[in-house]
Amino acid sequence: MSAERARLEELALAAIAAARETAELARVEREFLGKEGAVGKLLASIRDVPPDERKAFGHGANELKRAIETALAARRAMLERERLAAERSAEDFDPSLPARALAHGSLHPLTHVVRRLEEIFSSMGYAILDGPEVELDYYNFEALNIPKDHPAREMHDTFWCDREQKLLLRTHTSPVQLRALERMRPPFRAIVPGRCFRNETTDASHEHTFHQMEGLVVGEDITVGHLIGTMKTFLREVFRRELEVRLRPGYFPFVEPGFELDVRCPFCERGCSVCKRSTWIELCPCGMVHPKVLRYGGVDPERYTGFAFGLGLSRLVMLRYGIDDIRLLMGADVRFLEQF
Ligand code: FA5
Repeated sequence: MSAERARLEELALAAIAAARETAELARVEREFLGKEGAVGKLLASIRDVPPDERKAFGHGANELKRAIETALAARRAMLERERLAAERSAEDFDPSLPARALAHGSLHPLTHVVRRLEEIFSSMGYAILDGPEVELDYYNFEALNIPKDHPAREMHDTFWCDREQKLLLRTHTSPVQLRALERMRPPFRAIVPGRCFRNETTDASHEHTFHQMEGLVVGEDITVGHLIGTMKTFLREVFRRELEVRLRPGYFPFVEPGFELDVRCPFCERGCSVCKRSTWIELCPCGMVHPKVLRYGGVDPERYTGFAFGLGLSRLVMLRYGIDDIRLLMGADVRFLEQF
């Protein structure tokens, strides 16, 4: 074996040293290291070696392979250096020519807004959570106090993955409320930015795939006042000025009382197309976490209270950047995305 190994090594190194181009090196590599190459055949012949010599044989063959690989890499680097040196010394080489522009991507507007929101809420002590997009009926509906046949299920046209297994694409980020309650001990604060899916007809303000950001705060003596204060703070940070907010009653089975939070239109004073001439924009359903939900999550509603909100993230992005059609967000049109 050692004689054969030495012979092959000598042959390979000579061929490598003689190669003048990378294509030639590739040919040498195939000839020695390819499946049908000399080293490959040597390795395959291990079958015919007596068992007590196999270890040394394999070791020797692998060393040979490594030696050839090292010589190939060194020769390749040398050929590349020679090529560059030749290019630079050519008469028409002009080092003052501008470099070729590198095409680089940009962040999606949603990513910009999510990052900003994560900064704002982290600075207020919120944890940032994630949850599964393929969710169980239990978390998406049942434990959120939306039992089967409850009319509120109609608000969520659901994409079912497997009806028998009760698996679906989550219709909102609220299931993570339950997952957080199960895992975190109060007091805690958390936000959950994420994708949601609804089987509905799309238009300029509705998509089948869109983003929400859930917020959940649980502790002793948490009140609606905390909810309003939090909303005002985050809106001030996003729009960089104080914006008036108002609460209207809203119904969601997992909060009691439930509200719709509207924000004074940041674009006009007397009404515009964004606020549909009303000067108010509906932004964020919210409310005090229903005691049943706390109980489902293993938290004592006699001791703890909490608030939750479900910000329409896609709509906030549209407001922030003046985008008038939600379908642009998931449309993957590079001309649109390049603007951010
Ligand atoms: C919910 O999804 C509740 N989970 C929100 C909630 C959380 C209430 C916590 C109380 C406490 P709703 O179905 O209204 O609620 O959706 C919330 C927001 O998601 C809407 O205000 C809207 O901005 C956005 N949204 C809903 N459906 C779509 C859609 N098809 N396309 C784009 N955005 C949507």
